[in-house]
This record gives sequence, C-alpha cells and structure tokens, in this order.
Amino acid sequence: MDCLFCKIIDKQIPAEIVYEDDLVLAFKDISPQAPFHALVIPKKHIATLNDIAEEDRAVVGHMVIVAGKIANEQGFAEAGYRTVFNCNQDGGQTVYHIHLHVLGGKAMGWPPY
Ligand code: D5M
Repeated sequence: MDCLFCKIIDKQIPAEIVYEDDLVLAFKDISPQAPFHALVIPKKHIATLNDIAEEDRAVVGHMVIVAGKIANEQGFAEAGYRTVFNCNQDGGQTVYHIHLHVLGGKAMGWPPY
C-alpha cells in the first residue's frame, strides 16, 4: 500500500520518533505549527476517521492516552495543549492514515479559521 505513514511505521522513511509501542507510533510533524507538534498514528492502516470500526476502539482510545503521555513528558500538560484529528478535504486532511495532532508549547487560538 502506498501510504506515507505506513512507510514511516516500517522505517522506510525516517521520522523523529517520540513514542512507539505495539499499537501506535508518534513522531514529530515535519511542518510544526507550534513549538511542539507531533502526530500519533495507529500501526494499523485506517484511512480516515470515517473508516474507524468497532474493532478499532482500543487502538483509537490508546492514541488519545498516548497523546496525554506525550504532553506530560513534554511538560505542557498542565498549561494546556491541542489535539486534532482532521477528516477528509473540508477537515484539512492531507495524509490518509489517521493521525492525532498533538500541539503544545504556546497558547492556541480558537476557532481554527
Ligand atoms: O496532517 C498531515 C501532517 O503530516 C501535516 O501536518 C504534515 C505531516 N507530515 C507530512 N509528511 C510528513 C513526514 N514525512 N514526516 C512527518 N510529518 C509529516 P493533516 O491533518 O493530514 O493535514
């Protein structure tokens, strides 16, 4: 399958990995939108949020838990941070392997437009 993030999981493409276990990988975003910006991805290929199945409940929950662990490790959990899933064109998704953005290290704006 020609998926950029599957290639990062397979270590065919380098990435700055910040967390890895059997279910997920987290690595620094190549185009950071905050002082700290990482992506948490499932090792299972799931194209969009719309493709998450009941059987993916555990891995998707684990992605959120890992995002919190990363925020703790990076030291901005208490100050606050932003997590984002973009879905499809209107959501701004550009890589079709689900990823949870973890952004921290500054005060975030809202709304996101
Ligand atoms: O976010 C897709 C994100 O993926 C975007 O913030 C850039 C990032 N990206 C793209 N290629 C790479 C590589 N090779 N390493 C690390 N990060 C990457 P989306 O929500 O789909 O717009």
